[in-house]
Amino acid sequence: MDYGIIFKGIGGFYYVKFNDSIYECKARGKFKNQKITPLVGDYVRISIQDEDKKLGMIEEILERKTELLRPTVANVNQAIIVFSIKNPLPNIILLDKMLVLAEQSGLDIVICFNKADLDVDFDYEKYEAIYHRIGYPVLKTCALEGEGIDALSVYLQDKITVFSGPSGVGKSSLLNAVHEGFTLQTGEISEKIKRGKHTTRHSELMELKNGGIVVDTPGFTSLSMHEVAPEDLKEYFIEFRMQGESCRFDNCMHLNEPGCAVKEAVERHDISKDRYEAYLYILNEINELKRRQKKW
Ligand SMILES: Nc1nc2c(ncn2[C@@H]2O[C@H](COP(=O)(O)OP(=O)(O)OP(=O)(O)O)[C@@H](O)[C@H]2O)c(=O)[nH]1
Ligand SMILES: [Mg+2]
Ligand SMILES: [Zn+2]
Repeated sequence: MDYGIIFKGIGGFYYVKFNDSIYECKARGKFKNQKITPLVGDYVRISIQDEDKKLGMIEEILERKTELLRPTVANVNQAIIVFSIKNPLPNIILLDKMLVLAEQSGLDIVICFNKADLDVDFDYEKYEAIYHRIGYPVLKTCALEGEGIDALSVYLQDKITVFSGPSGVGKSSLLNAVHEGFTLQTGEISEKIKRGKHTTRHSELMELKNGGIVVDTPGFTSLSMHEVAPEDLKEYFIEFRMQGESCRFDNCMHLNEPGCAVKEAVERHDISKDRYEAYLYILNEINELKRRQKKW
């Protein structure tokens, strides 16, 4: 291939993997004039400025297949959404929001519940029941003892995958378990509030032996939904899609409209009440954001 891929970007330098070497590259001024910033994950054509010192120049950026905002990574095709069963406890609304954003970006999705060793109350089955039923692969892993790591690795083959989720759930630990060569820094959980301490600070691509490329990302505690239009939200709750076709009105928002097949499915327990309530909650949040924006 004539193209390289940006593995890392620091202070205006881009580290491009090309022909099995890493070249330290700058970007041509034209990109700045066009207000284009090269992103980690971008496929780029480089000219080699100094072969011995492995210096290059980014000449061209290929069209991005996807562009994630958080983290800002191009051409990702899969998200592993990681939560821990305990320490910290899963925030299910945050999980549903992450699913919405990943669906909006058109990514393949795998949900991973880590820290299986702490699942003394058998909470995993409860989560699995909700998300597996609607079609998402759900994994139970233990980064410390290796449970579920092989299953996780299979999903990573030949894809560019981001690991995202709150701080302290074990994203970096999972990646270290998946690949012997990785020595990503991991952080203790704060004893008092059982939260992570934001150990991972930046995003960088890393290659696996099975041809997969993975991106560790910094954890977060909240997600803004400002990029999601209220009328689109229902499309990103995948189990609503098929039911929604039977609603009396084409533009049914599944709120209080007569003949709403989604609400009927909730009554029959064919759609989980928790998911439906998450939909209402997130829709309300998006509408609030819109109202506040209008005021400015
Ligand atoms: N008991 C248990 N602890 C785990 C497991 N996986 C990770 N941990 C611990 O959880 C803590 C946080 O792990 P990290 O891998 O740093 O978490 P992270 O998601 O990368 O956190 P940020 O980088 O802050 O977003 C560390 O103390 C890990 O040793 C697990 O399967 N079981
Ligand atoms: Mg980390
Ligand atoms: Zn409806």
